[in-house]
Amino acid sequence: MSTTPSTPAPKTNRINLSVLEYKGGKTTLCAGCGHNAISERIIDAMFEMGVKPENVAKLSGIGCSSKSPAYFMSRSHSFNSVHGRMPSVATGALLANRKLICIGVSGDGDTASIGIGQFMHLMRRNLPIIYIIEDNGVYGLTKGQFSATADLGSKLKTGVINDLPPIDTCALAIQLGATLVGRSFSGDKKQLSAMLKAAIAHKGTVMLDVVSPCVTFNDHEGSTKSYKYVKEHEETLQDVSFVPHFEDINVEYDPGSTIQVTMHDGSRLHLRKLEEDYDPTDRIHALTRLTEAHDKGEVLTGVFYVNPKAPSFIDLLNIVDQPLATLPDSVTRPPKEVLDACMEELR
Ligand SMILES: Cc1ncc(C[n+]2csc(CCOP(=O)(O)OP(=O)(O)O)c2C)c(N)n1
Ligand code: SF4
Ligand SMILES: [Mg+2]
Repeated sequence: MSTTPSTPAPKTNRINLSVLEYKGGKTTLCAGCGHNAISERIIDAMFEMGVKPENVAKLSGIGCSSKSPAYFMSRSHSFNSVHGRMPSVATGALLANRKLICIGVSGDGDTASIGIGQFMHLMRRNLPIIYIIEDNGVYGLTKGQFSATADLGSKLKTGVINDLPPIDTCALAIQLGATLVGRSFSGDKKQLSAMLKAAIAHKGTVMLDVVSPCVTFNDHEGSTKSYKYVKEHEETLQDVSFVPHFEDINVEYDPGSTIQVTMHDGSRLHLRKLEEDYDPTDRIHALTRLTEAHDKGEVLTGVFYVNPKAPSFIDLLNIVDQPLATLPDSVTRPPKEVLDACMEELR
């Protein structure tokens, strides 16, 4: 008698969910678009960190990149805002519910062109948010015009040359006050996964600029955001690895060659130095190194700056532990006498 072999149960994480429960809708982006690979890494990182999908808020602006939250974590909260205006929506959502893990997905156009004002104010507050720029150097959704991260001298498919210098969003984020800042590449599975897991553990503004080639409009010869260019010009600062607080793994490391950063929740970020003297806790050094990379035409990747000790915006505002959105009226509504006293003062 033959027996049908049973399908093995899918692997589950520390909250008993399988990776399938972190998936989103089927992507409508072009096949091979870097943005799809980033969604995959977010799914894996959230699954491996055992984050409850219902505790996550996904926010975005407008663009192919900003469509991405539809393609991961369907069970999470989601809000697709106006072009370049995701930071203010995210700030409101987090102030209303401080328990949310907020992940903002933006594009280089959404962030560095129309959204630059909101981006700058977000970076200076150290709001606990994971802000990802899916950076392809063009406005993919509107057919490939240069964005403000496109390099000077890079060429469009039509032959048009970019004659303006780029904005380095990482340098800007560090200068303004973000507390975990790095650059990765959508094609670098290992580095991006470790950086995303560290981002989930961090309590403050994380700004990750992920170079994510647009295969339809910016993957040709002459582009500096193509798969080929990034592979040929990538310089990596460190081998990034991450040990979550719930895994009791002791990693042997030589302090001379590896920097260990202990995160807020006890997780550990290990940065094995590939550049002898790079110190990611030194802001000035980070800014200098980014300027050098720019001048040399390098695509520098890694963790540029990290400070797990700075107070977040939530700490600074001294907000009560219970999310404001769930406080009863009896606590949030001032009594009649208080309102009467206010009115009296205005007479
Ligand atoms: C107020 C406003 N201005 C312009 C547009 C047109 N628009 C839509 S997406 C976009 C740029 C998207 O570029 P990016 O953020 O880099 O995303 P990508 O598509 O490259 O991932 C523009 C200019 C718009 N939707 N709203
Ligand atoms: S147009 Fe470019 S950015 Fe948009 S989905 Fe296609 S490859 Fe991705
Ligand atoms: Mg873009």
